[in-house]
Amino acid sequence: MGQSSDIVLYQAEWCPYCVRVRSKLTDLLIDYQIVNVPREKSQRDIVEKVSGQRSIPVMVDGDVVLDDDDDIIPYLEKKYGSKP
Ligand SMILES: N[C@@H](CCC(=O)N[C@@H](CS)C(=O)NCC(=O)O)C(=O)O
Repeated sequence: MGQSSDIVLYQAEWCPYCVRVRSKLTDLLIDYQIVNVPREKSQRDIVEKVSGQRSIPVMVDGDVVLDDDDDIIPYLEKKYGSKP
């Protein structure tokens, strides 16, 4: 069974940065929710609403909102990575 979490990932299947984030979430056995967003940036109002910009991936974990895979992956490793 995976680690439960409040994480919501705003993403698209074709987005390579989203692939990196999904892969890390899977490696860490984290259960999370996905919101699939449109290909057109102009239609990503939900992304703008939660993060103030329209690129994906965006990951929300409670009060934490991150909009770059280079921030998301270290955050996941730190918070959910295996402890020694
Ligand atoms: N700095 C972001 C860049 C993410 C990014 O470029 N995402 C693309 C999809 S793969 C996107 O949403 N592009 C929207 C646009 O700028 O048109 C990251 O590394 O996570």
